[in-house]
Amino acid sequence: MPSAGWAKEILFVARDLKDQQAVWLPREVVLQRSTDFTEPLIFRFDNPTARTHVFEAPGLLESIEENGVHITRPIRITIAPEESGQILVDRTQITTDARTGTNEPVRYRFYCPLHRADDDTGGTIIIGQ
Ligand SMILES: [Cu+2]
Repeated sequence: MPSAGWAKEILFVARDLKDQQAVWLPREVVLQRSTDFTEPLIFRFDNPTARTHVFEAPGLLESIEENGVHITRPIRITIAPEESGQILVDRTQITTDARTGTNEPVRYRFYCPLHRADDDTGGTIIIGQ
């Protein structure tokens, strides 16, 4: 996996809330394609809680290599208690999403599907030009 120093890294940390709910912090991440996409984009995850959490971000893809072949798949990563993880985000998908719109920033939701409140809209990743 890529290491720090030549990538744009965003760290998400799991946090337990009352009523068995949980969120990923920060709740909002803002990126600019012109400055933050010059290097590979890495999402890192820390789970300091006692429960397993899942980071899901519909519409976003992770980029992986499987048997020497480059593929993408939806971002849905499980992080066990006191474990961490990281993924390489597929920026091509984001660029495509941005092109189909106007000059509006592109937005993606993220949340833990295991501990999401019914009225929780999740966190937001906002990607500007
Ligand atoms: Cu969870």
